[in-house]
Amino acid sequence: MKITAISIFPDYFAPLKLSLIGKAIDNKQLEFSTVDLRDYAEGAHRSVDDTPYGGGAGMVMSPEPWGKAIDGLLDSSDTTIDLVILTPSGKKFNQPLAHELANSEHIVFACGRYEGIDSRVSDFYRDIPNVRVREISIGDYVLNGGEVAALVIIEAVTRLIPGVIGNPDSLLEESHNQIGQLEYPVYTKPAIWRDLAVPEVLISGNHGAIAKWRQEESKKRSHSQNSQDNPE
Ligand code: JDK
Repeated sequence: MKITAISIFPDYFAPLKLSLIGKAIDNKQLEFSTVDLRDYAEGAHRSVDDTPYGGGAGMVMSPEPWGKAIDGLLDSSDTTIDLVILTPSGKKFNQPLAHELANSEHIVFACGRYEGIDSRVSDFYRDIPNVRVREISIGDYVLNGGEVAALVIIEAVTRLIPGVIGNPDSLLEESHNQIGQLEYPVYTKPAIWRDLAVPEVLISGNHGAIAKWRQEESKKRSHSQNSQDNPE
């Protein structure tokens, strides 16, 4: 898989060189690069934003540098690109979407700033063959830009690539269960810590009883994947 992040702050992505994702990059399972949007800006001030048509507070990112940066990636690619545009009004990111993106050959993250990117960028690439435009939000709160949202998606997607996560068994378990069905409490040694004991059933060795107990606990604890909190 190839991942490219377009941003005026490419340094946001420096931590990807650390940890498991960094290892996946080293092992050539993952190719990661950034594009500095500023390199595609013209003029003495290399500006990438302008005042909004129709008025209002703040600035909007100009379409020209985005068009040049994205065209540059399309020209040097022969595969379909998933163009992920981060926005507070996008489709809510979730685990099924993470699995869908994990099958992508090349994900390009468009990380805007200010009040976002001129809407015509999304409209233009939606009509280009070999480009799948996806406007995505990571949750109902407003960030200062798309970079942190892209990092969240990169972590959720890359851990689904075989060999990237440390423990393939936990991935297998996840693929057979909804997230809400796996939210049982976990324990390790010691069996008693500060007068608090680990639930007896987990020490019993009765695997049927353990599975049933975990199922019951998951039902009590699940708040993220029920229809109340997560309307689709
Ligand atoms: C990408 C810029 C900041 C965007 C205006 C008016 C009500 C706000 C600031 N899940 C999530 N949260 N935030 C993002 C995200 C924010 C971004 C960008 C992603 C690019 N910003 C920004 C828009 C506004 N808007 C209506 C909400 C203010 C993703």
